[in-house]
Amino acid sequence: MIEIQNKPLERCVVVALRLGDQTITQVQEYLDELSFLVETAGGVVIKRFVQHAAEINPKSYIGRGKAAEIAEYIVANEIDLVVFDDELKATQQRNLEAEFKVRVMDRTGLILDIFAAHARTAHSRLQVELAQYEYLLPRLAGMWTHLERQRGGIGMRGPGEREIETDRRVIHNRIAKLKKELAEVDAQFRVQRKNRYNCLRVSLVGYTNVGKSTIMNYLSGSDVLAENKLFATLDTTVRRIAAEGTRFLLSDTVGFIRKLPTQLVESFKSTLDEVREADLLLHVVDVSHPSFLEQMSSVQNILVEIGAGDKEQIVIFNKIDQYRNPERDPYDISEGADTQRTLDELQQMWFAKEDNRCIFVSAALGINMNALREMLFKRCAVH
Ligand SMILES: Nc1nc2c(ncn2[C@@H]2O[C@H](COP(=O)(O)OP(=O)(O)OP(=O)(O)O)[C@@H](O)[C@H]2O)c(=O)[nH]1
Ligand SMILES: [Mg+2]
Repeated sequence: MIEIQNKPLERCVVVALRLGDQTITQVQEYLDELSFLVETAGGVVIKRFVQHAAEINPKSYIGRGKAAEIAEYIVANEIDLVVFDDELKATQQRNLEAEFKVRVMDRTGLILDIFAAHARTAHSRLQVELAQYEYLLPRLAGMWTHLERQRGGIGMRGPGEREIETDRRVIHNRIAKLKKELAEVDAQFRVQRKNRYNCLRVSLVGYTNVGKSTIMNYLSGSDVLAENKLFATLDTTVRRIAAEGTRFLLSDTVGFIRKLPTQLVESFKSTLDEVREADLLLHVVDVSHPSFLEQMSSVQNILVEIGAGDKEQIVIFNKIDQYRNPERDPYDISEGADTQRTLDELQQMWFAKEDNRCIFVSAALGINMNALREMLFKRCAVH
């Protein structure tokens, strides 16, 4: 059995529907991301299932034939957990668990579980717990009643590895209490932020794992945790930067993801206040990621959702050291043969598009980071 720190990894399969005109590549990229989420949560993906369908089955999400095929695979391969790349309705989840006889989770449940495992401060723990219970409440009926509950498994963890409560009445009380406690913490933070009103405020924002904390550390000399994990950062860190005629506050905060659960956006409102109140956003992008354009638009959508869509932005294209230039066949004139650009072409295109309000760097290797610092200092210069 595969183990990490003596803890056996849960054996998972991931499942996605390919709907309408979605391409196979697109669905595979979604499943790459879902697999990374599973790994971050302490699981290992043994197999992927994709079904091409015209529509979602209201009872079981996927078609009956596919469900039977997966059920057979689960028994033959000792699978512990099935994760779907979309939000499941309570009935769909229940029906699937009845058929598979193992736990079934959706993308939202998985993201919440990772947030629970990574929450370190009292503030983020409160926010995560609230989001988990808001998610759980409509799904409680019949949940896990036919399954032996697995203690501490993926999807069963609250903040601080505590097991989550599943009694409806207790949850209602807990939600009310959490909301009250959060309101108190928010009031404290509001007072703290008031002291910052006369200072220029700059916020690092972006998709998860793109290098926000690495850039924060580089620019401010602090040591925010930066690792190859999704959602390593859950709290907002603010650092004062003063040098060479410049003075501003720089903040690093929680990363975003495609289909970020609404419960999380809602309960992380106060963590995201720093972004909402910022004068300038540094939108960090992992340009080496095949879906970086889609990630940029996910980030933009969430910024709009939290009321920060119109703010001034500088785009930082990070991880250029990892960018793979396409190997082009000069004689290939077929359609799509040159859709992937070289780093040079990409830079030219974005400089023109963003009117030079973007920069290409490698935070890890320190490439172009002095230029970033200069650009930022110039923008934030005290007049
Ligand atoms: N190759 C390469 N890796 C980088 C670069 N910048 C950051 N990384 C790595 O990318 C991973 C994520 O970096 P973080 O700084 O934690 O990213 P983040 O955006 O703060 O991520 P979350 O807080 O989890 O949302 C780490 O393993 C970094 O070492 C870069 O320029 N090149
Ligand atoms: Mg981070």
